[in-house]
Amino acid sequence: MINKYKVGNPIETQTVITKVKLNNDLPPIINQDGSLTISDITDDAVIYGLGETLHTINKKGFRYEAFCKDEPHHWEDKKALYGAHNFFIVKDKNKCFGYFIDCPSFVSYDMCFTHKNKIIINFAYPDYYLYEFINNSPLAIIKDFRSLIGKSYLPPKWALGYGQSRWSYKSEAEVLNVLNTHIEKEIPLDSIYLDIDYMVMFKNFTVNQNNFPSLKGLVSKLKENNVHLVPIIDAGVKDEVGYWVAEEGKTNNYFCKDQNGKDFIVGVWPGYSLLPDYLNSDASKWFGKQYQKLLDLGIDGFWNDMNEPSLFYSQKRINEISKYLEQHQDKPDLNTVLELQEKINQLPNNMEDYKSFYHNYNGQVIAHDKVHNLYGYFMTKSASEYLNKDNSNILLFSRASLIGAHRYGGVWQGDNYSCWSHLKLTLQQTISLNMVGFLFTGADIGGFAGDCNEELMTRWLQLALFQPLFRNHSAIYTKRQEIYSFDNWEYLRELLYIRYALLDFIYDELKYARDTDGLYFRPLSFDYPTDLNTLQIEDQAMIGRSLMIAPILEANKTRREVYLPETMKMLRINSLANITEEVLPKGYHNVEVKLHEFVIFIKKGHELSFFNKATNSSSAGKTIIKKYKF
Ligand code: MIG
Repeated sequence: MINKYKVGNPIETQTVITKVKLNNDLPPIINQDGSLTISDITDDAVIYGLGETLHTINKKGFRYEAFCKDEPHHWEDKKALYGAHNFFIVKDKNKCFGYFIDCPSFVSYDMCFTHKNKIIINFAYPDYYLYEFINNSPLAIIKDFRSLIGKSYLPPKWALGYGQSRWSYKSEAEVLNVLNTHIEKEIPLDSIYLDIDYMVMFKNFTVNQNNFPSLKGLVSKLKENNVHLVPIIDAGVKDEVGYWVAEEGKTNNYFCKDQNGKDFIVGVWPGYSLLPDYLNSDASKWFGKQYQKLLDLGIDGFWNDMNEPSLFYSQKRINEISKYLEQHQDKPDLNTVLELQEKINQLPNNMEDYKSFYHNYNGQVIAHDKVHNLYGYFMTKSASEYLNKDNSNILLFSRASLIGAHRYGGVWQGDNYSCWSHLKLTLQQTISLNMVGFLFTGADIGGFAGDCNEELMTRWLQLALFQPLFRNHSAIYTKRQEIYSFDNWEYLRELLYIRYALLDFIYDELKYARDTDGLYFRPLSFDYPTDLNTLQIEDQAMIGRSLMIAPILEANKTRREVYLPETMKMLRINSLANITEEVLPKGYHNVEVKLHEFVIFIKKGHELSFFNKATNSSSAGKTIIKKYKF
């Protein structure tokens, strides 16, 4: 059963694309001020959902915020990341219900944090549609929800192959070096990513000719090896005289405006920049067309960054700080300095800035903070609508998102850190993102910030080889993280061979999840709803219809507890040539998993095929070399 309620004056988000009849009452869980309280959460209840957030698969006991944020520190004290995914499910032994809050501005969730039996939801602007779902299971509720929001984006098959990225491969020579090293060492590869340094002064749709004298030539050289070059596009546009994107956008009023109707100036990578108004359909079409320049070079994949939008600073706030400095020029006292420091800390992603610029959405002028969470979503939509106008299937994924964007592109999980807790986090995030429709997702393999050692890379790949987006990316100034930078790169390469041997399985299962509005990555409890032990399993996952994974997620560990909700066949995989099988009964097991092996489990009545060894998606999945049945 689905109930739709309207509270206040909601702004249309285009997330729900199926008509649902509006209930004219107010929702029973509403308070006077428009906030929501669900006060009968029992002690045994589990809460699922919220997509890309922190913490556990079971969201209970924490607070969250849905307000897309460039948050480079994914630590437990944080409440928001890049996505805003307002869908959750509550399941206890007697009932199961879910809510989707269709709202593009700030929403906060107190998930039994302040009061252990209460969910409290607050709004910056209590104007929203509320969808209530009642059904027998979380999975049934997810299917009900997904039937309203449309099918999930899936990339072309090559995009499930291995991608090598770095902030940044700065020149043709560096890109070719990555390509050639993979070829020489027979390391699988399907894509190489370009980060912001391929552009001139970080200007979208420009190419630095000194470093990339012929990007077209480079793209075709890569294509000869079936490798795709995937450049980044940032949300902001450099404010520069003579730069056609800035000029055209200004002439046509395609950028976000300040309260006086002047273009709002923010600071991002290119310095002072303009924010395209992706919410304005003309601006959106115009920006989408810009990708043609790169399509003309043979490029067929993009990643969109900084589209929360991330603001390093605004001109307005910099002016305030200069004024403050002027006023306190002579012998500033401690408080003056501390206040200055605070002003500087408050520069990035400042709420006052988000309130100071405006969109033209469906002919209405709306302050940004009221529609903040639409920004990344509509950037993805802008790109997707142009790129796929003639049904080409272009790879596209984004950092920021709102539910709705799942129809247009995938998401990567942003600036994680090369640490063990973030390895576990990506398993949990991938599950929660699947619940809200983002099937094509993954984190930067090995971690983005900080240095990754060989053991972490090994364990990370053992998990990631089941995640749809399979990209190794790392930040500037960190230790090199390409597979071949590690001593025992041959074992890491073996893991990539296993990925390619399973590529067909992954592709088919993703398609199945999309077509059935299901989940490719699931918590155990979805498959074994009557088994209460599964509710506590936060470090295993069901994959596709046939598999369970139980990766090692801690340093210096060669054993872990694995819970089997039924008898399964365990495969112990060291290499494609060395796979052993063993049937394990239902229950808890302490399983040895040495560094150069990992275990997966086949469910009863299923089978898993490994295809031929391949170094590229074009040659993967031709012949079955091994088949395991249970
Ligand atoms: O402020 O383009 O999440 O993947 O390498 C950092 C540079 C901007 C953030 C992205 C990351 C990318 C980086 N970007």
